[in-house]
Amino acid sequence: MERTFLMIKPDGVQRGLIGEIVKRFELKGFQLHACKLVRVKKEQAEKHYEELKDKPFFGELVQFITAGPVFAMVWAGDEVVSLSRSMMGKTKVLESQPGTIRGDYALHTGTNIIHGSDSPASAEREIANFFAPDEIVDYDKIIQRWM
Ligand code: RTP
Ligand code: MG
Repeated sequence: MERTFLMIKPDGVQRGLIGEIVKRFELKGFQLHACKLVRVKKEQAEKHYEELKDKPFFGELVQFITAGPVFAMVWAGDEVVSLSRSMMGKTKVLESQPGTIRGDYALHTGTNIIHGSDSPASAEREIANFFAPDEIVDYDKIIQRWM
């Protein structure tokens, strides 16, 4: 089953949005396989965002993501990478549509509430950066899809 790494960023945790965000993914039908509240270390944040290391905002991004606890999660399900990205909304605040998490709750691009992996390969790399294998509970869905 496809997996993704989702992370409620420090702004989302401080604003009390953990329950609201978890609820959206549960109601969509995805399976939660792991979650924890964690303070991200600087090296861990740099590794997480390594593809952006040459961007002018990289330093501030790392500073922001390490500024307070985050809520890290592993979710599983069919097409979970792309479907969760559409539920999150676009990166830039002016492009994130109402009805999406960022569209509903984010006012600035830099503080946009949630991270989601952009491909299944990124997801596996990001999961390994945050979770030990024994922290992840893999299980089948009892009710199977029929179409
Ligand atoms: P994320 O990795 O956090 O889920 O966000 P994303 O895929 O939608 O966007 P990405 O390009 O990976 O950028 C990571 C985070 O950096 C900030 N950002 N600022 N000023 C800018 O143009 C800009 N572009 C990106 C955002 O906070 C974004 O979530
Ligand atoms: Mg990204």
